[in-house]
Formats: sequence, structure tokens, C-alpha cells
Amino acid sequence: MATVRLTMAQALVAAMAAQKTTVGGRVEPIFAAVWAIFGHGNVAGLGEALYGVRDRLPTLRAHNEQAMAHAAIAFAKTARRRRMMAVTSSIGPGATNMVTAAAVAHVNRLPLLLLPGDVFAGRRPDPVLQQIEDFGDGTVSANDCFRPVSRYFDRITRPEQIIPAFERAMQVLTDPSDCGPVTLALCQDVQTEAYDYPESFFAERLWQPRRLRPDAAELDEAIARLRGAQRPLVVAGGGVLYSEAEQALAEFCTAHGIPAAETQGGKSSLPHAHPLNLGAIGVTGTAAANEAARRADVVLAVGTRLQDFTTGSWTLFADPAVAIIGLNTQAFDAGKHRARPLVADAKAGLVELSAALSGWTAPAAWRTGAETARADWLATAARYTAAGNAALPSDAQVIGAVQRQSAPSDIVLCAAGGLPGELHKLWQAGAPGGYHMEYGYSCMGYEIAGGLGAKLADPTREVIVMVGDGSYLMMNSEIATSVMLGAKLTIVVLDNRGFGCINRLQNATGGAPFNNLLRDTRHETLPAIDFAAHAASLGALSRKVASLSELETALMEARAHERTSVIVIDTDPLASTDAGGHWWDVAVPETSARDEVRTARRLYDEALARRGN
Ligand SMILES: Cc1ncc(C[n+]2csc(CCOP(=O)(O)OP(=O)(O)O)c2C)c(N)n1
Ligand SMILES: [Mg+2]
Repeated sequence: MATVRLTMAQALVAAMAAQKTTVGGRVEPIFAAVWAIFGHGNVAGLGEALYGVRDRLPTLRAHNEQAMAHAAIAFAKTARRRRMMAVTSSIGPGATNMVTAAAVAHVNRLPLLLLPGDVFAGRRPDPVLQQIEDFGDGTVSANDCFRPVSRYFDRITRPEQIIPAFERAMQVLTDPSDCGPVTLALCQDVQTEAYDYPESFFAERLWQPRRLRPDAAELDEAIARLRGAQRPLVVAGGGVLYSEAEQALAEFCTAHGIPAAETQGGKSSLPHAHPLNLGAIGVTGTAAANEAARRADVVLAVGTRLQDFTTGSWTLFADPAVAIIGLNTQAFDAGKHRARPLVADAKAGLVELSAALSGWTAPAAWRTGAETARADWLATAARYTAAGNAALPSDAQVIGAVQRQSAPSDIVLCAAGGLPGELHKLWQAGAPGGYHMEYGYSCMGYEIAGGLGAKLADPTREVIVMVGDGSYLMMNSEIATSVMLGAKLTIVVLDNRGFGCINRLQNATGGAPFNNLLRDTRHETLPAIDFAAHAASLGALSRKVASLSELETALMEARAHERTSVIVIDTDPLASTDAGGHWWDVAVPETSARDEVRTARRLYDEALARRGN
């Protein structure tokens, strides 16, 4: 057997560089880059190895390990899981900084290869700097934190272990059902140990996306349910986009007269203008979609995790006899809440369903009713997004201004705060993937780093990051990286001086205004944070605008620039779009000294009684 003598780290990066995929008929490396912040535990081993392959597998440096992993996650999402990135850190704090990001990838089913350094497998220098010590278990290191947030976890304690571990990692990263983060914790001494690796480990390998075909019996059951449906509804989740099934979905809805609603992950899978697109569903849904969900007798849930924001904590589908068909590549999702599973790739499933339903359409009254409800909703939404003359605009009005200055190919990107709800209801998405919302983990601080990853994945599209002041302050360091890499972003900061959405939630659950808006926090001096000056200090073009019309001008200018722009606007923390939406389960204290809390609890108990479980 022909072998090559390499260190474990050299072998790993050479194998990574040999993994390929096809995108639009072109063969591309599946790993676009490795994000790295070096320290002890990765600089000498993996760092030396990455230097050696820098022409085939570029190394990128940013400022925070969590942010680098966010960028990698957004890259994979924008690339529809076809391509991905890896992230490496030193042992200890660099590694645990990535745990939150691993959870983001885990919840969102996105491929992410994490390569934290680990303690010495040989243990002679123990404890090394940054090594945590478990008094009762010598095998534990900080990297064990990754176990519950990894789809595959391994610790490499001998150089030859990387061969089966990497093989397993690739299978998980490219599997449409099990896809998620993989952590290979690399003991720092083992990274540097040489071994005679078989040449076959470095052979080019082409990974093609797998399309799982439906099981015949599950398909028959789904067909029978749909044929008997009087009021069918499609719920389109992120799996539609990962499967590249948007055209199949549009054809399915058109051919059979079935309206569709979109989850946060699924938004932009149907063209906004499709007459049967009812828009957002659930807690942040449109009145049109939620009314259809209330009445539906058969719900075809495609590529969705059916999280509480989608189902209104399972109160949205109100027909007691409703049948849910779970078309999902992952059986865990396909059978949720007693759904009839249809385990398959979204596109393969929709195409086979459509062929079997040929000639069948939903009752015309249901279809035309949906079309009317859609038109009514669009008229309602337009009232919220229209510019007004209040001193402080609402988030919805800012969204209206950004929409007016957007192009169909743009990607709007966001993650946490009040904006995800407003955008879900109100944003009119352009091309597929043009709505990038991380609402699985809804991780504050994803936005700017995520924007960077999205831009690197598709430099041809303008990326507009919409972010609240709270999320901006939590993680903004990669503005500097976007300038450094020439990965241009337009970042719109909506400054309502605090955690507006949680303040509203606190109010709705009877709480006193406390610890959310800056004015309600313990302080000596209320800060007047100059976000524009801050962004400028990181190298971005920046300005604060005083009105919606100034915002539109600034957006127009930002589009023409090649460098990242940050545009700041003050907004009203109390205003939100009250049309549409739905109840969800937020537990309220059973006893409290506050009347408002007791009232909120009474309303909560009534809602629970209506839910019936
Ligand atoms: C990392 C993280 N911490 C806390 C939360 C809970 N949380 C959700 S939104 C939010 C406030 C966000 O504030 P901001 O970005 O200003 O948006 P706004 O609510 O004002 O629209 C908080 C604290 C979260 N989602 N993520
Ligand atoms: Mg805020």
C-alpha cells in the first residue's frame, strides 16, 4: 500500500482539500475555507498544516470564534448545504466560544466542521494553560461541551484515528437527513505526530446531494389523504430550499390549487407574487395563512421542524380532525405530533405526489378564498410598511423603506429581536434564498457575521443585514472582517435603545418594565451610543439618518459603494405589527404580587384550556 508520511494535521487538511462537490455542473471544493484563530493547541500543529495548503484550502481570520462559526453557518445556508466551511480554535476559551454556534448549526441542520484544539493526549504536561480539570474523570476536556450540540463528535487521540473519523464526518456533513455540526477535537500533541497515511485517504472524492425517494406505502397514504382533502394547505419549511424544490413546490400548488404558507426557514421558497402564496405562518404569520391553517383539514408540512412559532405551540391547526402529512427527509421531523410521515427529499416527494394527484384539484372555493385572503393581507401589510410622519418610525416602516430600495436578487438577513417577526410578516422576498433568517436558535449576534458568510457564499447578491441595537452590541466585530475581505454588506441598525421585543413580551405577560430597554435598567448615566462612529472605527462607511426618506437615500448610496456600509436609524421600541400573528405558549407566573401578572396568568390559563392539552 502506497503511503505518505504526514502529521495528523497535515493529513486532515490534505483530505479536506480533496473533497469536492458539483455546483451548477462545476466541480468545486466542498470546503470553501477554514476560519482560524490560532492559540496554543492549534497554531503549531494545524496552523503549520493550513499554511501548507493555503492555495487549495484558504485560511481566513476573523475576530471571534463564535462569529467565525456563524459566518460558516450562513455560508452553508446560502450555499443550500452544498458547500461549507470549517472553523478551528485553540483549546479552552477559543473552543467554548464556538459552542453556541455549534448549537445554531445543530438546530438549523446546517453543516459545520469544528476543529477545536484539545489537551495533550499524552497528558504529561497536564494541566496545560486553559485546561479544565475534572477531579473524577481524566477523559473530560472543555470540548465535551460540544457533545450535545454536535451530530458527530470525536476526539483524536492517535494519528490514525483521523481516517475513520474524517470519513464519518463527511458522511454526516453531506447527509440531507442527519446534516449538522461535526466536532473533531484535535489533541495538540496528536496534531503534530507523523504517521504513514495511505494515499487513498487523499484521493479526490465527489459528494453528490442525495435525493431520498418516498416509501410506496407512505406515498399511497399521503395521496389518499390529499385526494380526500377539502381544505388542504402546504407549509413550506427550510427543507424546500435545501432540496432546491422551489419550482416543484410552485408547480404543485398551481396544479392542484393548494395554497401554501412559509415558515421562517422556508420563506422565499415560493415567489412572493404566486397567487397561492399566503406568506408567513404561525406566531409571526399573516392573517391569510393563519386563517387557512385554522380551517385546514389536511396540512402537507414540507421540510419543516414544526417548531412552536410555526404551530402556535400546537394551537394553530384548529380542525379537530386535521391530518398532518410530514414530508421530510428526516424521520424525526416527519412524524412529529402524530403526523403521517412521508420520509423523502422535498423535491422528490412533491414531484411524485403531484404525478399521482394528476387531474385532482382542491375545491375551487377554497382556492379562491385563499387568493382573496392573500390580497386582503397585502393591503393590510401595506398600511404598516407605508412611511408615516411619527417622530420615531416603527420597524415595519423601516422594512418598507428597505424593501423599496431592494432588488429581487438581494438577500435580507436577520436573526433575533423584534425584526424577525416583522420581516416574516411583511418582507416580500425576491429570488429563492433572498430571505435568510436564523430563527431556529434565534441567536443574537448571528446577524453581522452571518451576513459575511452569506456574502462569501454568493458575492453576486447584495446582502442587507437588518439588526437591532442589542444584537449589534452583542457581536459586531466582523464588520472589520467584511471590510478586510472586501465582502461588502449593507447593515441597517434599528436603534430602539434596548431589547424592544422582550420588553413587549414582558409587558404582555404582566411584568413591570424592567431590565430590557436601557431606560429601565440600573444605570448612573443613560448611554447615548454612537453606532455610526463605532462602525466607522471598524472601517465601514457609516451614517445616522434622521428619517425614512434619508434612509432610502443612504440605502441607494450604499448599493453603489463597494465597501460595507452601516446605516443607523432610531426607531420606536413600543410599536409592532399587531395584524396577523397568533398565540404561543409563554409560561406566566401562577402567583405574583402584581395585579397585571395575575391577570396575564388568568388569560394564560384560558388559552391553555382552549388548547385542550
Ligand atoms: C444570544 C441571545 N441572548 C438572548 C436572547 C433573547 N433575546 C431575544 S431578542 C432579545 C433582544 C434583542 O434586542 P435588539 O437586537 O435591540 O432587538 P429589538 O428587540 O429591540 O428589536 C433578547 C435579549 C437571544 N435570542 N440570543
Ligand atoms: Mg433594540
